Amino acid sequence: MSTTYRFSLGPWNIHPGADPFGPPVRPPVSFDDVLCAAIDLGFAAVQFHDDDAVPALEDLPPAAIVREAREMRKRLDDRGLVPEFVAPRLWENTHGIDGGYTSNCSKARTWAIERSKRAVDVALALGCDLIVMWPAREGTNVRESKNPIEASRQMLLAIDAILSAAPNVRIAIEPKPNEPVDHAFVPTIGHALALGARSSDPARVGVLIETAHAILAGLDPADEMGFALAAGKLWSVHLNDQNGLKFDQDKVFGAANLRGAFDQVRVLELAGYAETGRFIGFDVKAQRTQRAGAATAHLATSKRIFEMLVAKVRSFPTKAAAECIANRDYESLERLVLEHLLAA
Ligand code: 3MF
Ligand code: MG
Repeated sequence: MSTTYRFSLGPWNIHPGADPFGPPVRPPVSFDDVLCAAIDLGFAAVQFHDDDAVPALEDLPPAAIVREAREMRKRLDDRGLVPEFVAPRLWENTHGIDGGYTSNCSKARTWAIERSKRAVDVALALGCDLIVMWPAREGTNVRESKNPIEASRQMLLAIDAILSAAPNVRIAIEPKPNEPVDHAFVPTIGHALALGARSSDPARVGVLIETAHAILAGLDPADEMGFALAAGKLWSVHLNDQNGLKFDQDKVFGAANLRGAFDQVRVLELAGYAETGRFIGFDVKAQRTQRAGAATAHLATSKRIFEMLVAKVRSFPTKAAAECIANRDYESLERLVLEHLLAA
């Protein structure tokens, strides 16, 4: 059993700097460059959207999709990298304008399920069994535009369709309460786990927790992780940070709330997450101001801060803390934590 962590990144974590108010400011980064960066930064795995692995998948028959995914697998193999998961990217396609699984258009719903099955094909051809479901536009901007009861049923249908696509495929739902929609139908870990429990095979449905998404839901990321860990359902994480309730910032891990980051690492350590072999992902975004050569610094910093916090958790004075707890002296515990965080 290993107590060292394994890290993964997504190609979208290295990007040319476009935001909703301005165009790219750095040259595009080729997929090979992403793979090189992963190796240089000490990341072992790559996270994929289905069309990161097979860019033209909408125009290809299933057999060709599998062929291309196998080629991608070879590119990973050649570099000693592994795939962590594949996520169907429904939110960029015109069919998914109003959501995929919960669209008001039945053709779009059929498309979303078919596309998700292709994502399963891609995952299996890449050599991984994990599908991440971020239900990006599965929600409303105008509440009355959809029936939330029907939407829950449709989300369940989608989960079951993916589960039935292959006997070994697993789903990690990545909930987010808002953005790009005002109200998402699967806003929290509780919702995701409840849906999984109602699926055709609950053992194959878990969650991916992103720090910023939990904060946007007004929840504590460490406690969200604890809830999922208690159920044996935390199958991946997107560690990052978020400065209050605003757009999803994807800040460097620990950049807004270092103590909150410590608490997330603490709960992962309490659960022995490293020993499960599951990956630590950082869903962080390079600042738009970064010059091209330095546009992976946010990943390096997140990993470094994570590792420093692992050391902080492992050197935490647990005996002194236990005494504080036994005496119900939480003020002293507070001080112990703060002094430990500030100690060199
Ligand atoms: C959005 C996200 C997504 C997901 C990714 C994997 C683009 O806030 O977090 O990043 O993590 O699509 O499913
Ligand atoms: Mg994410």
